Amino acid sequence: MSANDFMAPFSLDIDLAEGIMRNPTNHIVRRASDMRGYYADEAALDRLIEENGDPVHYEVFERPVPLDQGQLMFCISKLYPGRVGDEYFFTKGHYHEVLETAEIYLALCGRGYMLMKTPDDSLCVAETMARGRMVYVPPCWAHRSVNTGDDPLISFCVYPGEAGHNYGDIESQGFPKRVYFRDGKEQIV
Ligand code: PAN
Ligand code: ZN
Repeated sequence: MSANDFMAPFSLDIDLAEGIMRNPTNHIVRRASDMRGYYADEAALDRLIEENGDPVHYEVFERPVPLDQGQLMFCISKLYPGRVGDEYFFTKGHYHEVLETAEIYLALCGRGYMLMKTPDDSLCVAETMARGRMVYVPPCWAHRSVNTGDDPLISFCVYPGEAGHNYGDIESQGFPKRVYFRDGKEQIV
């Protein structure tokens, strides 16, 4: 190997208090209208879009690396607080395209849940997320963040470079559980 074959090391700054990645290369913005078909109460989503000017639902900040085995992709995920009807805001959720790849989420700000399920729906688990809490998403589990707090739920995520994303299965099947604010408290139903 010559010096030209080595990828150059790099570094970047993450504001741990604010949960912000400085100078991201990619900035993915998902608005309420991108979430059509995901929430239980579609009419409530339409009202939210109409009355609030299609607000930003969540953002992802990335400094991508080559999508190769051996690399580690990482990002900051920022999910805003709110509800669609009585259902707490969540991310679309996905499997990894290479199903047998895991992911680590470290919560930096806010609180909520990481909702995870297996492809056959035999298992569906909600791990709590709060500042300083880490969730390990094992290989093969679909995952979705849910914000039950009053502030953005911000996480630092790391996963294998080759993982990729499969959104279609969750878009069509959803998760067996949803997180609501009902009778004055959080309920996972
Ligand atoms: C995260 C997610 C991020 C946004 O980086 O991509 O939280 O959620 P959706 O991808 O479900 O819209 C991750 O799990 N990457 O693999
Ligand atoms: Zn993932």
